Amino acid sequence: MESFKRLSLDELCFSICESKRTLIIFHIRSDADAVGSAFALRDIFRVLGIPAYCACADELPERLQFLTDGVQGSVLLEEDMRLDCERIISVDSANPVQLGALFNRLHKDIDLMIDHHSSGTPYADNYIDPNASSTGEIIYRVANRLIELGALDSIPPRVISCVFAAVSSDTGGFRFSNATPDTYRLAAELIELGADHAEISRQLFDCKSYTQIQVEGEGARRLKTIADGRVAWISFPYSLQQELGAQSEHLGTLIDIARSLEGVEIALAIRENADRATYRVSMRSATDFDVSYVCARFGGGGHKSASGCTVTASNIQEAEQKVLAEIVKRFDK
Ligand SMILES: [Mn+2]
Repeated sequence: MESFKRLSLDELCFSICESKRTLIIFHIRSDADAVGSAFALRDIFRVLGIPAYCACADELPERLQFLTDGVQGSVLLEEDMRLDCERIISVDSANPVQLGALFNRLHKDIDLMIDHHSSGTPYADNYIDPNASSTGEIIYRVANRLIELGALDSIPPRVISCVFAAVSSDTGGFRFSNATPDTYRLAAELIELGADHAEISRQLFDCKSYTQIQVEGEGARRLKTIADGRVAWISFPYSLQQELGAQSEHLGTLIDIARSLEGVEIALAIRENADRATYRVSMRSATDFDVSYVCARFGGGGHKSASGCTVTASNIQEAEQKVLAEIVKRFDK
């Protein structure tokens, strides 16, 4: 088994300061923490005078493009680009599989991973802090340490807004249990530095496409419960997704509908993939129940209260049964 080095904050900062053309990569099904962290780090490199480019195996969802405006149009990696970089850093990506097609193209060359997930499979030297609310929080820590070390004069404006979006997104708008007093202090600091919190929050939480609202309506109709309403789930067939003209980015809030049902302790969203053989499962826990353990049984992972995995099944009912059985098995009755 290959072993990777765990870096201290200073080692991470010194490594970042090395003048090497850098590729910053992040996970598919990108969220605002992945995109915000990547583009915040890109901007730190810009100020340090180091060329950097952000890449993902998927194009960005439309609703997150406000984070990248004017910096980089696409995040897809051109064929020849890999030859052009001297260092590859991944952000917010705990497992190789989350990097999608990029991992196979690049994995031997990934130099560093920066992340905050507790259950993951390190695939490079790393700085991982499971106590951080988000990878964005770590990037902000890096920026502040670089100021102390004299490498940066101040926090660049784009870093301020990208980090705010990253932290806000991963804490559900500062409402999840990973939003600690430190997270709120961090938010206050970012607002003092000029983060447009109202606009970022509107973009992240209050702005939905027509398609997404249609998906949520259909999702709400498909909500089911077991175990006296303590477990709730929504399963979403691919045929329905096609009928609504929805992309996978429109299905991300289904889990929130299941989670918001009164009395629910464990919520799931099960989406049938286009191959109709694999099912993308998101899980949330409102109690001590560790959903990352259940997801790990299917090769996935994440956090104790928010995790995901992909399940293979011959139809959506079988996928539901497989996952629900794993939950019920360790449910204290
Ligand atoms: Mn994250």
